[in-house]
Amino acid sequence: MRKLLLGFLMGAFATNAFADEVAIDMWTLDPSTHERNDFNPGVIFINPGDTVVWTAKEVGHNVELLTGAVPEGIEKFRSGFDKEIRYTFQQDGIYAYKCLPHFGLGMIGFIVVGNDFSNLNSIKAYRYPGLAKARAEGLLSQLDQMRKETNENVADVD
Ligand SMILES: [Cu+2]
Repeated sequence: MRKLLLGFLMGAFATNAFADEVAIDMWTLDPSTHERNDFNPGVIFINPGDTVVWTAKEVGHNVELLTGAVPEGIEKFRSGFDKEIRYTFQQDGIYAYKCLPHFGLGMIGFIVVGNDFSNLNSIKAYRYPGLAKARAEGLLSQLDQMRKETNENVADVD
């Protein structure tokens, strides 16, 4: 019996078996959400093997995986600034990442790979600084909601 994911969550959940590219924009002032220092979308669900492509819509932003808030064994990753950033996610789990200069201003995001929530407790226990605390709480409640919708949309097929 195979499990087939029928959910299509906010355009962000990859439903096919092939490696995909998923886009995230980096903004100083996001015109769609009116958030400052924003990754958009802030939460995505992807499959192992998918590549996330972050595009700097405005200058001064980068991507760095958050040590202590990624699956065990993941090596440090810190990108340069103001360019297209690419990272391929191979290992299942939840990854938190930040923009280095704007972390305390709330510039964080979360990526769930392979629908694996096994490190959710360490993600929730992380001490997010400054404005990142409230931003993280908002994004993690989005993540919980998407998780529920995903589980509701899992159906058995032959
Ligand atoms: Cu930034």
